[in-house]
Amino acid sequence: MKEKKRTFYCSLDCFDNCSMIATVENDRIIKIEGNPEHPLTQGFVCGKGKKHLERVYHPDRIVTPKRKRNGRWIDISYEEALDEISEKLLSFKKAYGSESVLHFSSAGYGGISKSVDKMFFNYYGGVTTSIGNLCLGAGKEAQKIDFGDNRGHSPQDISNAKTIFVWGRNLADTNIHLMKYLVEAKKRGVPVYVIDPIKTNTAKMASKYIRINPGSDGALALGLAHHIIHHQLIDENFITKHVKGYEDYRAYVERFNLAYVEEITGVAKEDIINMAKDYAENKPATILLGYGLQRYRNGGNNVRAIDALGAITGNIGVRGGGINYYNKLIGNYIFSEVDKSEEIVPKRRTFIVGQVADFICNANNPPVKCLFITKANPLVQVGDVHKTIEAFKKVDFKVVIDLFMTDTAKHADLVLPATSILEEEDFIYSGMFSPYLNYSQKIIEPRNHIIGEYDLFRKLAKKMGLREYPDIDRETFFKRALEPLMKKFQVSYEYLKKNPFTIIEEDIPWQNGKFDTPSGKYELYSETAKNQGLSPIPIYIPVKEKDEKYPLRLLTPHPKHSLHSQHFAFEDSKPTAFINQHTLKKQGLMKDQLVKIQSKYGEIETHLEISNDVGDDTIMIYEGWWHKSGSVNMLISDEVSDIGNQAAYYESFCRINSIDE
Ligand SMILES: Nc1nc2c(c(=O)[nH]1)N[C@H]1C(S)=C(S)[C@@H](COP(=O)(O)OP(=O)(O)OC[C@H]3O[C@@H](n4cnc5c(=O)[nH]c(N)nc54)[C@H](O)[C@@H]3O)O[C@H]1N2
Ligand SMILES: Nc1nc2c(c(=O)[nH]1)N[C@H]1C(S)=C(S)[C@@H](COP(=O)(O)OP(=O)(O)OC[C@H]3O[C@@H](n4cnc5c(=O)[nH]c(N)nc54)[C@H](O)[C@@H]3O)O[C@H]1N2
Ligand SMILES: [Mo]
Repeated sequence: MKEKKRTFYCSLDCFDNCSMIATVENDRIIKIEGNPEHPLTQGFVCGKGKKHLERVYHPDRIVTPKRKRNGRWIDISYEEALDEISEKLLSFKKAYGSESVLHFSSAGYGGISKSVDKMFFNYYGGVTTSIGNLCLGAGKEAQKIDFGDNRGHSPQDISNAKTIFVWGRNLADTNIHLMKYLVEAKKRGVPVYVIDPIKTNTAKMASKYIRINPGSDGALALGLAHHIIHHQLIDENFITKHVKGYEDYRAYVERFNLAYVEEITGVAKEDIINMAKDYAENKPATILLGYGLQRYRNGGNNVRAIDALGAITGNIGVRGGGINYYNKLIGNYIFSEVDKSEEIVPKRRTFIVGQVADFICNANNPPVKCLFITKANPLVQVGDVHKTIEAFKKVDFKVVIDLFMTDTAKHADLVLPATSILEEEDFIYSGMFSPYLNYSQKIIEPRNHIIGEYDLFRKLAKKMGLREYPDIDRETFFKRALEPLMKKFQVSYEYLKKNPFTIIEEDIPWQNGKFDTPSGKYELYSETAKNQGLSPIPIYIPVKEKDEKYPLRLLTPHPKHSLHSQHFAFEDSKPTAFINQHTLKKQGLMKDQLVKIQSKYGEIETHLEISNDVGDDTIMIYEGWWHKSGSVNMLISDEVSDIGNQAAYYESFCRINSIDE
């Protein structure tokens, strides 16, 4: 039979949303490669993208509904599964109210068709849903305070920058299609600073690597501002016209002299001076801001302090400028049936996503009777895993939808299979970096007739008699969702199905000097923040200190070869903990040994590897490892940040012990 080539998009929770070509022979995919035609993908994709192939056909994939009976998994039919879910949901609602159901959802899949889970629970009556964030929440809310919304420049605009700060972002591993622009800029002689406590693969290509003490970025930003202000490097015109609260901010910045900032951050005075000069004089300057530095208790204020640098130097609203963190570009023009259902939901109760365990343990009015988990692996990805496992055990009925039997799925009572992106058509976009709306074709039929989430929730709604639930086919759902975008930019549905779409008119945010804040200006001083009980201006809040018992800071950034836990599924070895020579010696340990890493919350076994890329008194272990290997979040508390209830994963301390102790 003839080969067929079809285009699909990566559904992983990543910056790049890559376009890929699948080659199909006899209804089976034989190859996946990067799409050379896509403006961002440009023909190459990472190993994780290619692994969609291995995962779709993997023998361990869940392909039928499963019910746990007496501790053992039994395959059941869809009829049985949906009957039981329907009957349980209706009875919980009757006895305890719909809020006795807690829906936990994350970003395991990036297409719009699978957002119907939310819609289902809204029409069910409104359940307990999350607020806060595991990912980028502190920074996102901080930027909303400063700018009024989350907006970024187009990737191509980086070519216009004369100075680049990559601040707490490891794009060589997490955002590979941005790397090209950085390499090109460096070739042109543009100074590229990478600010990170770890000398990452990105830091290794920088023109200047700035090692910073974990969680001290706010102080560095305020120190840069101090130098900029004292050397008259500010953009007075921009400040007068577009900035609110400069005087209050300036007065606060006064105390951040070079010596003080060097002491807090570990960044040498000369480096601070050079950074300040380049950023304020060698313009336009852009900041590519990552998510690492906001996973601390001071995460939100760190981001506000960094944003402020753009405002005082006029590096905002200009080509080659910007503080690029999150970009709501496409999202602003999509309004689906799900969004509509959000508006009519009669009631809802909320929990802080990173603190689901405490919520379950303390909820009594009503208690949590049912946990429904979609697109998420919380028993690996949230802080304090042991506490979370215990909390989950208290819940009567737990349902998980996933492709594989994850650590979370293992704790469920009923597991439903999920389709792969290769098995359904969808539109994919994200706010992280790629500014494109992409149509992903269905490549093959779902394995074993798996019912995808779009049809599954529609069936369930019908069975349960949720009459308002939109009984519409997928195409109608897509068309309604895309209507605002199609109208505004005069594009047809057929066009969107054939071409990646971006909004060229909005490639440089805030160009007109009008911000979405209450004052219409950039807000160094924010009443919104004040009304939330926060400091109205960005401030430096110190991070947690190590203690005698747990003297090592534990950093757990994102792994190159896995998207969180997903690609650790078939990895049976123990994690590797990276430590520098000096710290290793101080701990009285030897190279390459198997050790226990212990914290107040638990312990895991790891291999030790010496790496001088890691700073002193620090241990780095990539996140994502499954329980069978040892999950880092077993060691981590469920504390949250100052702004946005962001999980403060990197406020963690540990110690090393040899295995026999
Ligand atoms: N390969 C791969 N790619 C991914 C993901 C993945 O799991 N694997 N996940 C995706 C998702 S969901 C996200 S949110 C993004 C995250 O993308 P990134 O933000 O690039 O990655 P992170 O690992 O979250 O953290 C970035 C960097 O912050 C640094 N960091 C930690 N603490 C501090 C600090 O106090 N100050 C400073 N300046 N830096 C600090 C870390 O050392 C790390 O190098 O990546 C996406 N892409
Ligand atoms: N220690 C530490 N912990 C962290 C972080 C950190 O830096 N350090 N980073 C945090 C960040 S940035 C994030 S975003 C979170 C991520 O947290 P999660 O989103 O929970 O992480 P994943 O491991 O990607 O789990 C997603 C699950 O969705 C499943 N899935 C994939 N496609 C589908 C589908 O179509 N339908 C359904 N129902 N399921 C599907 C996958 O198989 C996978 O099991 O983790 C956070 N955890
Ligand atoms: Mo994330």
